[in-house]
Amino acid sequence: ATPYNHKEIEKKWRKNWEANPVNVNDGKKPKYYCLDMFPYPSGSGLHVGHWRGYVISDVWSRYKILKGFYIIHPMGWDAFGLPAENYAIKMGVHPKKSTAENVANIKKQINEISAIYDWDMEVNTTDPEFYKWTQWIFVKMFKAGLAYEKEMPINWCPSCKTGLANEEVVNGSCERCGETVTKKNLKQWMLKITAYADRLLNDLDKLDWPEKVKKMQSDWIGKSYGAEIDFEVDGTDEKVKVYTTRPDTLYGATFMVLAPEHALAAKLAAPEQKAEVEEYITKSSMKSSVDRLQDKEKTGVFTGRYAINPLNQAKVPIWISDYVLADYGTGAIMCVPAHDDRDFDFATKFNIPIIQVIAKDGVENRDLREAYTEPGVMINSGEFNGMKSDDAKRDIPGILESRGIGKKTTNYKLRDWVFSRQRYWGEPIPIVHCDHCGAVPVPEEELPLLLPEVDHYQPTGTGESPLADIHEWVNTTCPVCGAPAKRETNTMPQWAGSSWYFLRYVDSKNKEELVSKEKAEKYLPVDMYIGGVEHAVLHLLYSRFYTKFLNDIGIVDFDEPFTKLFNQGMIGKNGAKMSKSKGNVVSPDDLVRDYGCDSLRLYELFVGPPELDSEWDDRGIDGVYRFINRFWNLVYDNKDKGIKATDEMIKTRHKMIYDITSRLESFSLNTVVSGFMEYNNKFHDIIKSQGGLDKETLETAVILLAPFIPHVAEELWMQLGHTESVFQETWPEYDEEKMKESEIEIAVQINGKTKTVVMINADEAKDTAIAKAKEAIADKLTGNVIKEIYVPGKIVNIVMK
Ligand code: ANZ
Ligand code: ZN
Repeated sequence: ATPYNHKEIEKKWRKNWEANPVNVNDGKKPKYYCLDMFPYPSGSGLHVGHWRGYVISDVWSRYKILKGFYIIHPMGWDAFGLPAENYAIKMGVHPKKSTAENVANIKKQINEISAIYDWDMEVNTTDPEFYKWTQWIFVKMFKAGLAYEKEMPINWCPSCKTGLANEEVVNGSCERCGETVTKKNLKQWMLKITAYADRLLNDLDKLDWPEKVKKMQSDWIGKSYGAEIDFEVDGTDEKVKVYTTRPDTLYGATFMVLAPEHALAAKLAAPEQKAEVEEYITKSSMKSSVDRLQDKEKTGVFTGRYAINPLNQAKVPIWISDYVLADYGTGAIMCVPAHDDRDFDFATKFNIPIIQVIAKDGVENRDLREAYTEPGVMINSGEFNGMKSDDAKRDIPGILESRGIGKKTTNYKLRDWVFSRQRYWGEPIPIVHCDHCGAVPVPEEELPLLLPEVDHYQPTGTGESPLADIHEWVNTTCPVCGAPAKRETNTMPQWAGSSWYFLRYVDSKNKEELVSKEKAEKYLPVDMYIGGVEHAVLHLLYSRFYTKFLNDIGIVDFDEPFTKLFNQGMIGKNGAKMSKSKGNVVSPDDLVRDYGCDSLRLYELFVGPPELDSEWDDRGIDGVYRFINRFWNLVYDNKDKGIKATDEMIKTRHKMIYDITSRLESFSLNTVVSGFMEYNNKFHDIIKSQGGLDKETLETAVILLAPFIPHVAEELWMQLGHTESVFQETWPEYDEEKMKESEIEIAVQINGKTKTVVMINADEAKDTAIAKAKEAIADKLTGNVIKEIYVPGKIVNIVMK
C-alpha cells in the first residue's frame, strides 16, 4: 500500500478543488446558507481555538453539499474598531494599512483549514462600498424616526475615551479594556431599539436557537407588567408617579423614594432639609449606575415631605436615595419593606415602620426578619383582606385606573441603543448640523460619506471625536438650505457593520442596492449561524433589530436573520481561555505541518462536545492521526479484493450510516469521531474473521468521512476507482430493516440451568422460539413440562417436574 502522506495529498486536492470547485450553484439545487461569525482581523493571527468554529461550520457545509444543497458559505472582515486605531496611535500606521495586512495574513491562515469559503462574496466593513450601506441604513432609520439625538449621561470609558452602550458595560467595567466605567453628559445619537422590544421578545419563539441564548435575550429585554400610581405630596400641588410591579403591596408602602436625578428631588425638599438633599444629589451623580445598584450599604436623605397613599390616605415620608435609578420606570418608587429586600434594608437602617400586607396562609408574622417575597393571602389591606395576593396584583391596577389614580403599564429593561462613538476608526455618521434646519441626513445619493484620512487619531478626551479637528471636512453646507453647516463628527459603534453584513454577502458587488430583491429571496435568510456564545445579547440582538427594520422598509421579506444558531465552546489550555495575553496560545501551523490539516480538523472536533469549553492537549492529535493511517491502510488493503458483502457487512454498514448521521444531525461531533474509530475497529474484526471487506462498505465509510477529512476522502475515493469528486455523491441512507440483527443466539434452560444455545430470528414469535428451543434439547425433555418461559432475545426456560 502507498503510505499516507498528508503533505502530498493535501496539496494535490487543494489544487484540484481550485480548478473544480465542489460547491456549485447549478440553479436547481436548493440553497443552504451556513454562516460563521466573521472575525475581527487582529494582528495576532489564528490559534487552534479559532479553528474550532471554522471546522464545525465547514463540516456542516460539506455535509449539506452531500445532502444535495448549494451552500452559501462566505467569509468577511469586521474591521472597524479600537484595536486597529490603538495600533495606529502607538505605531503610526494608518488603520487602513494595518487592517489590509492583517486581512491578507488571516486569509492565508484560514485557507489552511481547507474550508470551502466562497471568496467572491467576501465583505469588509471598512470598505466604502460596504459602509455606504451601513450609512444608508442609518439614514433610513433617521427618516423613520428611529435615530435621534439626546443629551444624556452615558457610560464613559476613561481609558478608551469613548461612550459605551449598556451592552458593552460588564459588571461596571468596559467590555473591551476592563476599566471602570463612569458617567459623562454628552449629546448622543440613539437608535430606538425599544420600539422593537415586543417583536424582539415574541419572535424568539420562532427561532431554533439554544434556550440559554433565548433566555438571555428575553431577560435583557426584561418585559414586566405593573402599574403607575400617583401619590399626592402633602401640603403642595405636586404629585409623584411611581412604577411598581407589586400593586398588591400598596397598603404596605411605608415610605417613598425618588432617584437623586428625579425632576422633583431638589424641588420637593422642605427648607430645613434643602442643604442636605442637595449635597446628596451632587455626591451620587459621581457614581456609576452599576455601583449604585451593587452598594451593600444603603444611603439616603429625608426630604422633610410626606406623600399620601391614594388607597388608604396614609402619610408616608419621602426620601431620596441612589438605589432608585433615574432611567427606569418613573424614577420614583413606593417602598414596601415587608416585601422587598432593598426596601427592608433601607427601612431597617433608617428606622422606618414595616407593615406586612401579605402572609402565608394569612397569618401575620410579628417578628419579620427579612422581606417576605412570596405570594400569599392579603392582610392589613382593608377591602382586600383575605384575597389571594396574585388576584390582588391582577385586579388593583384596574381599580386604580377606574378611580383615576393610576394606570396599568408594561415596562422593559431594554434601553435605546447609544450609537455614537467619539473615535476615528468607524463609519462617519451621515448627518449635517444646520443652524436653520437642525440635523439633516446626507442625501442618499451622496453616500458613502468617506472617512477622511488624518494624521492624528488620538481621542481628544473632551467627548469629541478626532474628526472634529479636520476643519475642511467638518465645515460643509446644509443639503436642505445651502447655508454653512457642520458635519456630525461622531462615528458609529463597531456593531453597526456586523448588524447586517450577512445580507450583503449574497450580493456583495451590487452598486445600486444593499441587496437585490431577487438574490435576497433566493439565498436569504441564514439557515445556520455558528459562533461564540459571548454574542448572546449584543450582536445577536442588534442583528435581529436591523433585520426587522429592513423588513419593515421592504428590503427583505423575512424578519429574523438566523433561523438556527449554534454556539461553540471555547478552547482553553492550562485552565485558561486561549489568548495571546495569557501566553497559552497553540498555533495550528506546526500541527498542520506534522500531522496535516485533516488530522487537525478531526482533532478540533474530538477534544470535547462542541458546545462546551474544552481543554487543549497537543498529545491527543496522535490518536486521530493513527486512526487516519489505519483507515487509509485498510482501504488500500481491501479495495481490490472483490469481497462479496456478507450479512454482517451489510448490517455494519447500515448501522454506521445511522450512527454517524444521527450524531452529526444532533451536532454531537466529538461522538461522530469516536464513532468512526469504533467502526474502524469493527472493520478490522470483520476482516480478520471473513478475509476482507466489501467495496460498498468501504465506499460508504469514505463518503461519511468526507466532510471531516476531505483530502483523505478524495484520495481514497479515487483509489476506489472513481474519477469524480466524492462530493458529487449523495449522503448515504440507512435501511432500518437491514440494521436489525437477523439471527440471535439465545440460551435454552431447564429449570433455570443453561443446557445449550440456539440461533433464532431476532423477532421470533414466542411459539416458534419455544419450539426451536425444545427441539435442541429434545433428548433431555424426559419429565413433565409444567411451564415454558420465553424472555425475548435472551432465554427459553423449560420448567419440569
Ligand atoms: C413596590 C414593590 C413592592 C416593589 C415589593 C417590589 C416588591 P422589575 O421587576 O425589575 O421591573 N423599582 C421601580 N422603579 C425602580 C427604579 N427606577 N429603580 C429601582 N427600583 C425600581 O422591578 C420593578 C420593581 O422595582 C418595582 O416594584 C419597584 O419596587 C422597583 F414587595 O414597587 B416595587
Ligand atoms: Zn439648513
